[in-house]
Amino acid sequence: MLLLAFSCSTKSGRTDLATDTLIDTSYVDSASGGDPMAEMADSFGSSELPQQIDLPRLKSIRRDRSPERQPPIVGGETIPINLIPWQVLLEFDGDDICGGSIIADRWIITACHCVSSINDVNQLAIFAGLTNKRQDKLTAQKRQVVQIVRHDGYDRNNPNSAFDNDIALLKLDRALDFGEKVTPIRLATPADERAGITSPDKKVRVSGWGVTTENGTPSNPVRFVDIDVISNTIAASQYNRPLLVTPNMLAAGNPRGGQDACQGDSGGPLAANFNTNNPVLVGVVSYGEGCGRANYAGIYTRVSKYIEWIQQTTNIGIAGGSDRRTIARADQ
Ligand code: 4AZ
Repeated sequence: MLLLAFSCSTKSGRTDLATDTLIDTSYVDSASGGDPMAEMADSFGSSELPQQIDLPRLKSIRRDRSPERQPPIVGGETIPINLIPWQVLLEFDGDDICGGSIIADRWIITACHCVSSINDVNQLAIFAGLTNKRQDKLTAQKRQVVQIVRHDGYDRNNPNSAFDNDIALLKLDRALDFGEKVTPIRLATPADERAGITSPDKKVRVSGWGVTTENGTPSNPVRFVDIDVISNTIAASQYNRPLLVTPNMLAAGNPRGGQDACQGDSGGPLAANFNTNNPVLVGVVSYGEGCGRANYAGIYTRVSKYIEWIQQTTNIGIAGGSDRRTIARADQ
């Protein structure tokens, strides 16, 4: 296996995939034996990052080979997609790799680590309106990705930035048709944060098709779990390394363990106000120390920190209020 580069960044912040040469040639091959993310962790050396940190592994979601086992997001339940209609599935070369969220009719937000190794944009697609990924792909809305915009500041290979800025935007080939199963979610703003949208103990909902346990297999029906926001101070003390929980991140979980996002959920939504007509995207699933472990919160990219970057990149209107239609105005 050859790992040439891992940075998600380009000088401009916009990546034309035709010119993006980085690639991990085996990350989608679970039979290869190599673990590129673990190798990346190794490359930090023990003085930089704790070895036991469970780095996101894109390949793991490919383990879905058993029709009998349909384990969830850790500690969650199945849910019809119309109750989380902003949730999408990312597919690379026919394999389900990550989640994402609809923020406009032609734009998806996801985690940078989900797309950092992809150099052929033509192999990347998303499914919206999908509940069961084994059964519903033909009736879901499938769109090809035409552009990946990776955050400049994401560089897993750089111990000084580590997991920071784990965010990317995907531009779709054509607009999604919005309806009850396919709806954009409003992005959390700094004003929402000031109003307490991510205050500790606020309930937030994470969802996806990821695995139910560390080293488990992915779920066919989409699942969700409602968890508590955990303060950055507490999360930082859990991880005990400042760079692992920066102000650009948001922590959430169940302090007793058992409820969490896990591999395959990466890139997917963490939503506040999820049972109202004004759901708000506060986080993007990023990483964690294992899954559902007591006293290790899941770590999310804090969306409100990236509002200007998202606005400049996509040219979509960012709603300050509750009118979801205003975020549906995508550029072309
Ligand atoms: C992953 O590997 C991953 N428990 C995502 C989320 C969490 C851990 C791992 C949080 O994609």
